[in-house]
Order: sequence, then C-alpha cells, then structure tokens
Amino acid sequence: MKNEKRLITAALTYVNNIPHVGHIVGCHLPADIYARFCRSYGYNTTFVGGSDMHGTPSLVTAQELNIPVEELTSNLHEIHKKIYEKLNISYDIYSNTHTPTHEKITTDFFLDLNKNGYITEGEIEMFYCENCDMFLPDRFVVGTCPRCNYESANGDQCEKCDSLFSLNELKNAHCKVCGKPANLKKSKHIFLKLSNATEMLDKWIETKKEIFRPHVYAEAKKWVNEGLKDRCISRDITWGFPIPLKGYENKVLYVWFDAPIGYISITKELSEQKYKDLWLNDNAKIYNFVGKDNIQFHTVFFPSMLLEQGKYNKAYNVVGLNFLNYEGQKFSKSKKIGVFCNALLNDNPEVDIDTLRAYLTTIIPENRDTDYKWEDFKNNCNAELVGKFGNLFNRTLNMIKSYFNGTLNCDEKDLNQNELDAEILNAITEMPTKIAESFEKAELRDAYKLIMNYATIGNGYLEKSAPWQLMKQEKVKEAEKVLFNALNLCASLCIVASPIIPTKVTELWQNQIGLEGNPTKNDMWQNASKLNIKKGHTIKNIQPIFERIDNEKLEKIKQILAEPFDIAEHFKK
Ligand code: B3M
Ligand code: ZN
Repeated sequence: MKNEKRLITAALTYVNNIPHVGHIVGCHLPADIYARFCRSYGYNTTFVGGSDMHGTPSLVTAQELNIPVEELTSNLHEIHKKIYEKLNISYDIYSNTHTPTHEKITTDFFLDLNKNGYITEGEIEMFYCENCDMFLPDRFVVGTCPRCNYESANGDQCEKCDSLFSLNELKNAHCKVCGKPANLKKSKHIFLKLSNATEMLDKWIETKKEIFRPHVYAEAKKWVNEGLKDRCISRDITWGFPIPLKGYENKVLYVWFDAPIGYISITKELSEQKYKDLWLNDNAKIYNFVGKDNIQFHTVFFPSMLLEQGKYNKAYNVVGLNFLNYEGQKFSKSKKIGVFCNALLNDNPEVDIDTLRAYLTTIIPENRDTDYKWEDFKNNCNAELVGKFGNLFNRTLNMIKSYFNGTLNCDEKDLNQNELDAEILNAITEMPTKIAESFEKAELRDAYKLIMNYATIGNGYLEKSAPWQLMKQEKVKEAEKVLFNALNLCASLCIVASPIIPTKVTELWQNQIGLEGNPTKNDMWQNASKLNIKKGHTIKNIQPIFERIDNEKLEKIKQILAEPFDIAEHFKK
C-alpha cells in the first residue's frame, strides 16, 4: 500500500429531478473509475459524493408540484443514491448538503471569511412580489423578452432567442408563483470580494498549468484575466442555510456557497480521521470530477474561498469534463430526449450494468463534447466486449477444459519459450504499467482502448500459437504452455479492467478462472504484472461473460432506458 492519500469527489448533483445519463458520464462514472483505479493501485483512497439539496431549481420544482421542498429533496436524494448504487458507483459515503454537520461547517466557514474581511455588503435591485411578500429569484419572474417578444422569458434571459439582458428590460414582469405583477426593488445583500483574491488565485492557478487539462486551465485563466467581480452570495428565498449576520434574517446563503463546502462536511461525516487527514493536511491529493458548467466554481469561486479562509486543503486536480449529447441533440428532460436512469430503480435483466458502464466509458467527454448513440452502444458490446474481451476468456477456458480436463499442470519453470511466448510474457509485464499511466492521468477512454488492445494481444497469441494444431501434432506440453500463458493474461486483464467492469471481472476471476480473492481488491494492481496461475490450477464453470446485442434486443434496452421520468406522477400519492 502506498502512503499517498487521495480524496476523489464527484460534483454534488442537484436534486430537482432524477439523474440522466449525462450526469453519469459527465461526473459520477469517471470519478468512480478513477477511485477504483486509485484503490487498486494502492493509494489510500476515499471517494465521496452527495446530493446538492439547496438552490432555486429544487424550490421551483417543489412549488410547481405543490409539495414541501424538504420532501422533494429528501425523496429525490434517496432515488439518486439508489441509482448510483445500481450503477456500482463505489462511494465510500453518499450524503447530502442538508445536514447539521454541513450547516455547522458552512456557518463557521462564512464567519471565518467575514472575520478575514472577505465578505462585503451592497445593494442590488431585484423583482419583488407584493402579493407573495417576497423577492423573486430569476426563475420566479416571467415576462416578455425585450428582444424577441417571447412571452415566457425568465428574469434576465430568454430561452427562445438565447439573449441575456438586464432585469429592468424585462417587459410585463410578473410573479411565477401567484401571477401578479412584479416590481423592481432594492435590497441589501452580501458579496464575496473575489477581486481581493485575484493575486493569490492567479498564483494558485499557475501551479496547475501542467496538472489541469488544457481546457480547464484556460477557463480558470480566462475568468481571472477578465477581472473578478464581487459575487453576491445571499438569496431572497427560504430554502438554504441562514446567514449568520444581523439584518439578513429573511435571506439564505447562495447554494454555490455551501455546496462545495459539502465535500468537506461529507468527508467529516464519514470519519473525523479522514477529515483531518484529507482536509487539514496539504499532503493529501484532492481530485474534483465536475461537469463543464461547474468548472469555474471549482477553479475560481471555491478555491478563492479556501485561499481566503486559509484552513483547508485545496484541490490537486479539477478534472473538468465536457457535455454529452444524445444522437446529435441536447439532452432535454422537458422534451423527453435522452437516456434517463429511472429504469435502473427496477431490476431489468435486459440491461447489463457493466455493458452500459463500458459503453459510457467510451463516450466520457474528456476533451470535447461527445454523443450517446445506440448504434455505438451495440457495436461496443458486440465488437469489443464480446468479440475481443469475452472471446479471449471463452476460447482459453474452453480449450483448457477440453484438452486438459480443466487442470493445467505446467509451471513458469517448465516454459520452453519461443518468440511468441516471450511477446506475451512481455505484454503481461508491460501492458498493466501502460494502462496505469492512462488511468493515472484520468484518460479513461485511452485506458479502455489499451485494455481492449491487451485482449487483442491475447487473441493474437492464441491465433498464432494455435494450440489446436499443437494438439493434433501431439505437442501436448506445448499446447498446455500456450494456454497457461493465455490464462495468465486473462487474470491480468481482470485486474486492469476492474475499474470499468468490476462485476464481470469478479465473476470471471472467481467463478470461471477459479482464483482465490478478488480482482477489485485494494492494492491488487501489483499482481497484474505477475503470473497469477500456478501449477496444478483448475478452472471452474465456463459461460459467455457478455451477451451479444442484436437489433431486437437493442430495441428492448432502448425502450427501457429511454423511458422518461414523470416527476409529477412520482409525487402523486
Ligand atoms: N449542484 C451543479 C450540478 O448539479 C451543482 C454542483 C455542485 S458541486 C459542489 O450540476
Ligand atoms: Zn407572487
């Protein structure tokens, strides 16, 4: 086990609806694969996540459904948790941001910043509804767009013509809750003095030049170079944490103020020791996996808070991802376009989780936006998982069974190596290192490709060594040696593929190859370059590990996974 401590975080998802596959690919899955790799490689790894309970979107949804926002968010939190469990996202803890621990840490954080002079007061103008007696956040104000005359523009933006304008330009503004006219009114707010942090922040971002992906570094730099403006962190809504200052009794802290602090409090909830080791100690490496629209909050907004407060560890890397599209279009809950995760709540034998995880790995939007395509889902299963990976195991195990009754009686010492054997033994020593390099850099698509190449090397070896020929020629010892080498490669493959398809490799390792232990165990990676099969090894049951998908089956899977989630129906009791 290595000494290095790592904390992996996945962005805390809003719970105003259920997750769609874009959330999975854009954050939970890459974070999970990375965490699984780190555990396997021997880092002392902790992986935390949770639901982002606060914020206007949940409040708006709750009001639309006419239920208390606490009910909406706690109910959806449980659903999110279950879906991530079904997808085998290996959180050490999946909590949320509406807990006493989180409130305490957030309040203390705020008070520290206030003491350090990083908070300032100011006035802003906002829409106010006399009838509801409240200030209206953007999403609570509707009016006519000053540019295109669309009648359902929200606050300061119009989704029809995509324009942004100032609040006082919105025509015929009225309250979304009660429908009465809304008027602009001034009120007092608190701000983070982002401008004060510019120098410190710029220095910190510079230290990340070689660590952040280029698009993440560029975005952080852009924000700082454009000049940071003070940012309002109070909101006139009733959902969120109170502001511990006089005169702000009717306001709450902005959701983006408390949400990233959630990483700290959720770690603390997991264990006091981990909180100390990971947050109060600079040696621990923190990796934040976040979607495209969260990058500025993790590279500018939150780090500035951490720098100004001065107590906690900061991210080592912010692994910012891009967007996932669906068959060339944007995912849309309202238009019901996409792949939703509600089907995962029920047991659907048609939907194999590792087959899905493997396909999703191929479309992780690491360096650019990517596209979910059903045809690619099918092809990845048939050509890669069945054709390359599964095929290697199947052939190797079947030959061992039929030629040697399931037991191999050779040993590495008996190996009379020819060139082909040397190549494969070389691959077993070298491929795991190469694959680890890709995983380490969070280049997960490359890691997956290398894993499939590794399987191809195994298939090529069988092809060229042709144990079936050797058997015909009565070179039994030779054939046994080939299968011994191939089975060792299979065992190694189980270990290196474990971050992506953990269930399948466990099944292969334990029930088919018949090895002791578990390929997904912590610190297992070091065994990937060794020969795990010993003299006298007997294999167990052979079964195809992945199932081909034909068009009919694809249709079925599609119907299950593309079924939209009706939130109103869900909350109707
Ligand atoms: N809840 C945005 C989102 O769900 C936001 C992330 C918070 S991370 C601290 O995409
Ligand atoms: Zn109103």
